[in-house]
Amino acid sequence: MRQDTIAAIATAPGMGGIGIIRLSGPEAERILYDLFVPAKGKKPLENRKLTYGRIMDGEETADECMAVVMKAPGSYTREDVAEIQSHGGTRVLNRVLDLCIARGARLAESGEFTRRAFVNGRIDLSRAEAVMSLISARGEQEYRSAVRQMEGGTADFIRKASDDLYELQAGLAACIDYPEEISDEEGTGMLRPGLEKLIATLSGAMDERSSRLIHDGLKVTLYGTPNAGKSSLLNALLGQERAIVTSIPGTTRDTVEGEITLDGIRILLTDTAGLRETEDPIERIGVERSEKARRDADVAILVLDGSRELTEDETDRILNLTDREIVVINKNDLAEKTTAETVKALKPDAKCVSLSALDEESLKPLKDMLRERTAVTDNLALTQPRHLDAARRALKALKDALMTLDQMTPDMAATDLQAAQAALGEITGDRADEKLLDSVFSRFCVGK
Ligand SMILES: Nc1nc2c(ncn2[C@@H]2O[C@H](COP(=O)(O)OP(=O)(O)OP(=O)(O)O)[C@@H](O)[C@H]2O)c(=O)[nH]1
Ligand SMILES: [Mg+2]
Repeated sequence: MRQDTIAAIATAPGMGGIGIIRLSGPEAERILYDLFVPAKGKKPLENRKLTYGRIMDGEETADECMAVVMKAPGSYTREDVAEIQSHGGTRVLNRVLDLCIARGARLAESGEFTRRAFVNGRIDLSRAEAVMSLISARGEQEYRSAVRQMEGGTADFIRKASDDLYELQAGLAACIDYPEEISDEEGTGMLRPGLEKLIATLSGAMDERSSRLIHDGLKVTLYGTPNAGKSSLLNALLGQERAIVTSIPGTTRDTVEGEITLDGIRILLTDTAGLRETEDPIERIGVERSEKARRDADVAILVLDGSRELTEDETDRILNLTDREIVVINKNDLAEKTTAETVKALKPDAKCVSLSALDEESLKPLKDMLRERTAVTDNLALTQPRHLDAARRALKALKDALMTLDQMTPDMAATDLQAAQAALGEITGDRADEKLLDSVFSRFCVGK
């Protein structure tokens, strides 16, 4: 298929030492030669070798730069690619890009270079997506999972599952085609173990909780009575004075957010306005936001002031604690009026830690408790939401097949196995339609 030639700035916007303009397509080399004058050497440039020179706009120098040509198929897209490494400023890069467009290139769409790499068979769809995950990864675990996926972990796993499934399909087809030789019972008996094994393998590769933690992080909300020390605890966990702290109850009016990383997982902390009845309309909105943040959190931390007796509201909240919640008894540097024992007397299985927001060392048990909740399964083959969705559909179809086999309706089982095969194919892109590709690549950045 003959493609046009696309161009884009491949480096992030803003100022940088170097900025890269990338061209891909049959005219890439010609467009480069229209603009580029090597300092010494001659054109054509040696394949895959950086050459120093100038980008010229007619008689005028646009920039000094390095340029390289990577001939098909030895390039990222498997097409002819040219790259210009110019200075990394917005104005200069746009000028060079405009010159490329004026010479016949078209501005690339989001992810179009990677889409071409996929269409030209260099990488499967899961690897293409891994490239974007790698670029956008924030946490260490998210980054590592993207690297695994880029190295083909997901694709290898799915291709293997798909091969096993083809074998089952072939076995089933034999049962359907030769009913005299293979009885339904025999056929079912032969297929069942393989099908069960495939279901187990696929389920084992999916861990929705871990995937969500890897990609979205753990949402932790600090809530409780005014003046308990929520903002002080937020600041202590962040190691910086993010939220305003005063001795006046009702200091925090709106939610305040911050982020730390524990064991490679991002912890998204939210400090909230102290909960109390109030006539103040602003504070009331703040309190509503606190309740919402508490409900939305993966882990909600009820912060108590250990130097005070429990209020009625706090007692109520302790009685109604759920698994999602941790109780922090703060200010343990002062005389203790409320302790872990007080809390446990009300709720024996409450998860409690006593600390002082003024003493960083004392936060360790709380951090350990959060760490327990960030533990993720390592080496998961499937972590991307899109892959999980397709795998879930494949799994359902396989389970349906198991049921229909038991009911001795092999024709229906065959349809279920086909559906499972199609769902697996969506992950690697072996069975991807234009709509699916559009939706995958639209999430990419331009120039990748
Ligand atoms: N001694 C001691 N004082 C603390 C501790 N933590 C917080 N405080 C003090 O308690 C007061 C209230 O702290 P904040 O962090 O503003 O409390 P808050 O829960 O955010 O209060 P609101 O925003 O009003 O809901 C401040 O004077 C803090 O310095 C602690 O561990 N020990
Ligand atoms: Mg506060």
